[in-house]
Order: sequence, then C-alpha cells, then structure tokens
Amino acid sequence: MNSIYRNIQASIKNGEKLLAVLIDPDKFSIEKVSGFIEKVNQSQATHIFVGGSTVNEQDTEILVIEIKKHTNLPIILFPGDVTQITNKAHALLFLSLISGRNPEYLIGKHVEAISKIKNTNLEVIPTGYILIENGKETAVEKVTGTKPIPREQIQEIIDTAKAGELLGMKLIYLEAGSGAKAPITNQIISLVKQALVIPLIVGGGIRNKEQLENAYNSGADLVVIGTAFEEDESFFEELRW
Ligand code: 1GP
Repeated sequence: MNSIYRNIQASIKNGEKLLAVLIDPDKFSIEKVSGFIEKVNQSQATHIFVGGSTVNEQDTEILVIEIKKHTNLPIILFPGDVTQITNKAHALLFLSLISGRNPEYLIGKHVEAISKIKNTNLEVIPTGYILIENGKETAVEKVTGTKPIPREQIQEIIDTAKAGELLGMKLIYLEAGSGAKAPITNQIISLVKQALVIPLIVGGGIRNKEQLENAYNSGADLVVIGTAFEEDESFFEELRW
C-alpha cells in the first residue's frame, strides 16, 4: 500500500528525475496502445498518467486495461471527472484545483468520488493542482469555470502551493494546460520548489528536450508530457538521455 508515493519520494531522495507520459483517452485509440507503450517502455518514462478534461464514461477503464497488458510502469489516474476513476489503475491523483475558487473542484467532486473510490484498491494521492495562465484558454478553465493564476503573480502562486502543502496535500502540480503555448517558467518552478517540502510536478506545453531539462534544473521532480508524444512519437528518441 502507498508504494507509488513512497517510490516517488525515494527517487527524489536519490536525485532521480521522473517523467510521466500522459495519455488522454479522448485522443487515443486502443489500436495504437501496444506500439505506443512499447516506445514508452524503451524511454526514460517512469510513470504513465491517464486522464483528460472530457472523456466518455468507460473509455478510461478500457484504455487502462489495454495499457496494463503492455507495461509494468505504474499507471496513475489524472482524472478530469469522477467518471474517470477505475480500479484497474494503480493510483489516483486526488486533485484539488487550488488555483480556482469553484467549490465543486475544491471539494464537491471529491465527495462525489468517495462511493467509487471506497470500492477500489487505488492508492489515493492528494494533489494540489495549480493552473497557471499561458496566453490561451485551457480545457481546464472551460470545464471548471475557473481562472488560472496570472504568471506574473508569482507570490500568489508560491503561497497557493504552500497552502496546499499545509493542508496536507502530498504533491503540488503546476499546470500550464495541455498543449500550452509556453511551459511554466523556470522562475516560477524554482521559487515554488524552494517553498515546498513535498514533491513538485510540472506539466503543460513541454515540447522539446531543452524545455524538459529546464524544468528539471529549475526544481521539477516529475514532469508530465502528453501532447508532444501524441503528435510525434519520434519525440521518445529525441528525449533519450
Ligand atoms: C496536461 O500537463 C499535462 O495536463 C501535459 O501537457 O499535453 O502540453 O504535454 P501537454
């Protein structure tokens, strides 16, 4: 129990950097899974995240079952909605959208999710999810009806992350939004990291090796990449270190 979070902590202690490949069931066909996961297995990816902002019910579970046939990597749900919770995965990021002020995404959906979670063996990892403005409206904004924190409001971002930690969250996720024009800046990553004790996840708009390395060098413990792999699988080779 709770081995995924403990392993994340242990890796960080050993100075390792973690990489999650994000698979959005809404954009991914089952037929593609085996070839794609083979590439994930050969890459330096350490985790597979599964989730999206708008996914049809059942699609997540079907996809997770298929992914599991091809890999031993931990599969972690990164759900946009309660319907995406499935016992077939290993863990669940129990996301609270702490950059926003919509009670549904701070506590409402979580209460709704309990009847599903209590019947699973999922490792539940409370995660403070912070959406940061990147120049265009993101799916998260549309779905949740919340505004991201402007990127120049650095103290607000740091204080939000720290508040999440002090509320007992185990991870902080700085999100620029899937397909963001630009990733979270090095300055934001570095200042948030300095303020935190818990691990820091960074994602959104990372499309090349330099941006990935910048995120790590600035203090990201785990980086999430989805779109760049979705659009061009040769990105796996480009990233190899
Ligand atoms: C989105 O942070 C993830 O929630 C990944 O973003 O698709 O832009 O890599 P990309």
